[in-house]
Amino acid sequence: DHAPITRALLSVSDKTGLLELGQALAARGVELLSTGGTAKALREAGLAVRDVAEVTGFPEMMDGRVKTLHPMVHGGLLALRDNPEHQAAMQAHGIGAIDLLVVNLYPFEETVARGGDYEDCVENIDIGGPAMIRAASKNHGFVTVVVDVADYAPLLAELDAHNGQTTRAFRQRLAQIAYARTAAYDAAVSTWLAGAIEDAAPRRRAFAGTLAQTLRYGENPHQAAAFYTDGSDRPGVATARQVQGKELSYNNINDTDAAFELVSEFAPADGPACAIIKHANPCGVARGATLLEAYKHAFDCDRTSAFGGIIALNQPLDAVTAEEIAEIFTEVVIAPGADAGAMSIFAKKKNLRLLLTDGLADPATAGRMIKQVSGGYLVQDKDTGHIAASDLKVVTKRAPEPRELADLLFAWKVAKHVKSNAIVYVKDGATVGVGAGQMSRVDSCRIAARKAVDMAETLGLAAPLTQGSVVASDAFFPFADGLMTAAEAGATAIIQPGGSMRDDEVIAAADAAGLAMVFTGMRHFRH
Ligand code: 93A
Repeated sequence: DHAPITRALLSVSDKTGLLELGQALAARGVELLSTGGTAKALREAGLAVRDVAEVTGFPEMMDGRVKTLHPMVHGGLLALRDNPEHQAAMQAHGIGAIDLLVVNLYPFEETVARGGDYEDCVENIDIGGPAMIRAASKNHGFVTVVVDVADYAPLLAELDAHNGQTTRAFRQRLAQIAYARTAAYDAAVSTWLAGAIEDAAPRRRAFAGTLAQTLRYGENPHQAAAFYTDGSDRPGVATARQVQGKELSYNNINDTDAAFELVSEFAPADGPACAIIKHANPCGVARGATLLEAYKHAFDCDRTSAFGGIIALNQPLDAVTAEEIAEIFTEVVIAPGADAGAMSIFAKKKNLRLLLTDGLADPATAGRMIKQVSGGYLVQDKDTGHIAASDLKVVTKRAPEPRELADLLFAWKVAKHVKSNAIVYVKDGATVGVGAGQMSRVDSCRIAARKAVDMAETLGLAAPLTQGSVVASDAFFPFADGLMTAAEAGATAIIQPGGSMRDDEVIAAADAAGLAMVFTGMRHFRH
């Protein structure tokens, strides 16, 4: 099961740790083969290296496109050491075994990320590297393959522990990592090409990410977890700068994403906005004349749930808002910046995580959403649906007043970010009741209204804020009961997709209650 390492091929774009590795291998009596740039770097450090060109008998050619694609290399990687025919072929053609392959690929992902032009990206698609990695990995019965600088030290530790040899288990683990790398690499190429093509085939996609963070645990402490990024540079939780606080957890990342995507619906030019998230659902969203006012109104929707929440702002955090936020326990604040005063207030709250982004996410930007089910993945386009006032169809006798209309559109934007069945009561640019994730729509209506009653008590109000509010429903009302619940809670206007078999009944109930109702013709399920 143990395989000795006497000959290694090193071909790396990222030369980090290369010299130390080369020295350590040479010190253990390993012969080094290498490609152009890698050989040069090793030689400059005084190490004896043999050029691959000398082994293949061909110069590296075509801008390096063809350097290792040769039987002298691939035979050395693929030959079975215990197969007489393979051994005879090696003898006949003078092919020397390669026991260790160390490769890291042309920086394709980095070239895309830094905005390289089309030709530049194409030139950075590595062909010879993945070919060697896949060959060495297939032959992991005998060959050791390293594709990540992070595995140099474990490799040397393995050689020391096993007298210059590697164990089969070790080689198997590295082969698994190696295939993950080549799969992710090709997925990145395909994803990039899809982005460059007008009508990319939506059903023939490959997906992969880069491991960004090993998480302490997943949704629960007994679940292992990790965070993978997809190379996108759009503002969001994956690209935000964390300026203070503990490491983000799995749930923090999920909730921060929900918070930031929601608040990004509100353009800074239209004024400050704040979203507070718990368990991926908003428990308060508001606009305000100032950021402080937006936060306070969002907080007043459901103070109980906001405790330990995640706050997203659509404008840079200022000192007065930071002061107010610091009053209660909050897990994460994410904003497109923070001023010096805000930073120094937060600095006293060691556990509070502050994430800063470069602007907001653009809700219109297309993207993919992936959900796992047993045995597969569901893939769909991101919900970029948008409704403007001109898209609305008034279906009741009474049309919404301008004040109602503004709140209806606000409520609709929020409802898109609430788990279905979603019901959102809004008054004066602030949510006053959110019903989320219920199996029946009428229950969502009731729960949201009930929360408003509780908050009225907390705030010492004579009547719940649902009095004179408007309501958004993420999908149509199948019956009039949900709408009646909203009317009883004091709502005066409704926004919903329409399209139920019983639309007539629902419209008649709205008219009877004096409600104004508009249809969007678009649904916003979110599960
Ligand atoms: O252009 S390639 O696809 N053709 C090859 O035959 C080949 N062999 C190794 N790229 C190839 N490589 C890559 O060159 C390696 O994967 C590595 O990233 C890089 C190292 O080149 P150098 O040693 O010249 O810096």
